[in-house]
Amino acid sequence: MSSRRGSCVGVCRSSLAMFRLILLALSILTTAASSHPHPLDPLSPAELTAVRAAVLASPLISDRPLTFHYVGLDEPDKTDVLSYAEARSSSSRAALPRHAFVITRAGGQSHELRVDITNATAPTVLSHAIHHGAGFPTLTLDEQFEAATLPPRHAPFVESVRRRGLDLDDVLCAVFPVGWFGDAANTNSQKKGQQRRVVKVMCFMAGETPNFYARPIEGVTLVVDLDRMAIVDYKDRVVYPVPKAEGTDYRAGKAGASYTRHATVPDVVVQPEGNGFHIDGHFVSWANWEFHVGFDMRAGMVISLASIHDAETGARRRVLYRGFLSEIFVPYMDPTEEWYYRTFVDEGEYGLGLWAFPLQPGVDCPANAAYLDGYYAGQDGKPVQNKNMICVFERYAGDVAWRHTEASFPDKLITEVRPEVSLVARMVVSCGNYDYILDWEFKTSGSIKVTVSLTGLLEMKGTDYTHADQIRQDAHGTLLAENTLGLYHDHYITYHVDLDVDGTNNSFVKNVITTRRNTNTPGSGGADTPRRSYWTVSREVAETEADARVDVNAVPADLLIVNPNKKTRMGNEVGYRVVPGALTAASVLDDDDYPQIVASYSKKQVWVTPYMRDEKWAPGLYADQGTGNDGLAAWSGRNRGIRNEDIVLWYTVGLHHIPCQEDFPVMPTVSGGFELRPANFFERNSLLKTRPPRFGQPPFLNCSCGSHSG
Ligand SMILES: *[C@@H]1O[C@H](CO)[C@@H](O)[C@H](O)[C@H]1NC(C)=O
Ligand SMILES: *[C@@H]1O[C@H](CO)[C@@H](O)[C@H](O)[C@H]1NC(C)=O
Ligand SMILES: *[C@@H]1O[C@H](CO)[C@@H](O)[C@H](O)[C@H]1NC(C)=O
Ligand SMILES: [Cu+2]
Repeated sequence: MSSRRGSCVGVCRSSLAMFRLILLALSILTTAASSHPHPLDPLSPAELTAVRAAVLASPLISDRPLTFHYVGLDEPDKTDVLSYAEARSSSSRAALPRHAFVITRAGGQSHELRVDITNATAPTVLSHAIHHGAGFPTLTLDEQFEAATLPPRHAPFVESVRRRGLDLDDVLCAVFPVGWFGDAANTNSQKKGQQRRVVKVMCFMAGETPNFYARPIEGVTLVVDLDRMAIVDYKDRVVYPVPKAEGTDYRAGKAGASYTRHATVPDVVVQPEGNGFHIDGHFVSWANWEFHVGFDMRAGMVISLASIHDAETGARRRVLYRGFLSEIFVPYMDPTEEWYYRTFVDEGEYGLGLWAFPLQPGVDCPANAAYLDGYYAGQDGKPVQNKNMICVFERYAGDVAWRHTEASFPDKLITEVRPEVSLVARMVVSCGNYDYILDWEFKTSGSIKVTVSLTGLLEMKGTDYTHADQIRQDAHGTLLAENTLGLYHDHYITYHVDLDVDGTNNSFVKNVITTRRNTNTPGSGGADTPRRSYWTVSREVAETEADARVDVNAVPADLLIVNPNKKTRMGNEVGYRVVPGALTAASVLDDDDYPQIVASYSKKQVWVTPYMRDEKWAPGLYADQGTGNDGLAAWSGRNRGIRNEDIVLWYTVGLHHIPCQEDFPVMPTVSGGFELRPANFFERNSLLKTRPPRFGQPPFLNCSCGSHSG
């Protein structure tokens, strides 16, 4: 194997990494490690333990068992966090109180608690309330695994398996939230209008394949009451053949003998001066950026306090207060009994942090990545470690940040090129069958690019069909293999982006592209020329939330978050542009369809709301069987003022997924996202202030680049 440092015997790409550091300005060192946590640091294992002790000792909840469904940082007020952040020397930084927000289940009720853990050896419960509204908190991992073990011990299920000639030992079951279909539709309710915390359990055949999702025992549905941990309903409605295991395995060496030529992956990244970034606790500094990487058991990775150093003025300028993934809504498009309810709000139901598994060094993240661990509360409240949950790495992928060749001078050619190097913070969620790779990428240009890549396994439906020609009526999907349908569905990935562009008060501006007729009348903006039309910009500043619900596919417009109180020397308002990337689908379901009511925000990609501490989760705090009545669309419905206020941008990445055979047995990544680009934020291209690599010397002269030497 090649050595880790010095010589470059990997592929060319790895040798290119060598000059990464050289081109980057030296990292701005953060203040010395402080003894107290940063106010936005996620709860530490000691703090989680303290929360648990306080909740279990509290006389406010006497019912047992008591299960923990959410424990997270109840962050201090924004003004306090900002004052803390602005006090740049550790001596003037007084620790802020540490509070946790907790949701537990006990006695058939959801309890909300706030716990003071400032002194972790003497935690105190500050408040307690019982949630009486619709919906339930995130499912714990333990209860899902427990519910999944019930079917093989249920006599009618054993009979269904036997009748299909299947081997009970190969059965594997998984839990599916039931969604919300109106209060009357909850046939399991004891009293009308009262929801029961139930899930559906579907079973599959694993056997010789780990891809059990490809082998459903279609037609069999069990309903489990989670509070009683008992099967309360059972249906065996239709029988379809279980698809065969052959061809479903995605593991290396299991896909048959022949391979195409492989692409090489650098297993060595040479950075003679070390990483270009610096991590102090949860604070990352790199090139001109500085930000905090946190973690939440529901949202997963949380980026806070991102600020950029302006080389022109020497000032550090605020860009993003907080950014995180708020919800992933995945409705399936088959209205039949076994599928109609599959209208996942993955994040609220499953918790992204709970389903983030250790990243594979060198593959999930490149060889030069650093890793952060996460901790969450298990069902019993005890801290659980999520090792290598987030990675941070510098990315150089051979792209150009800017360039120009000037060929107009008679005897010289001027060429200036700068490589595009960026810093990525990444987390991967494997939410049951699907995997989401979630990136926040910071560029020296001042841009922040948010990318979600979808991969993993489809949810598949068993069918009689073995050839597409047999399909006579709507199959609600694509035939992927014999007896296997990949069903139509959507993915709506909604981000909460609290931009604070150069300050807290911002406005949302739509620069709408409008076509004008050239009237040939001087003074009207026209001119006496043969030109008949042109476009110009109508600037609309959103006054209220209603003005800020945007379908990005409907109107050609530049969307901006500006600071109306700050102007460039040229007199333009400083701002950031919201640039939609790939995957801009919006929901086409009817407005009165239940999943659409829950996630009604999915009809527009862009919403802007005034900042409110508790407005975090797009479908509402209680997403399992939630009605959406305390979610993004409901908040926006108040139509509050958003001009020159502290505002939050909500951006939804959307995909109508029509499965194709290449998505089987495992799906190649599909990526989408959006970019936040400075727009009149800097006085000019800030990349001119990025030091060029070795002042013109080719940076990779010392490499012996073999194409297949790894
Ligand atoms: C934390 O609480 C313990 C137990 O009550 C007490 O002994 C200790 O002095 C407290 N620490 C601080 C810093 O207040
Ligand atoms: C920011 O908004 C708040 C709330 O509307 C207002 O009180 C304050 O004056 C604004 N600040 C600036 C600088 O406009
Ligand atoms: C690269 O090679 C040149 C010429 O052989 C040598 O002078 C230089 O020291 C080398 N640089 C490094 C970093 O090894
Ligand atoms: Cu999909």
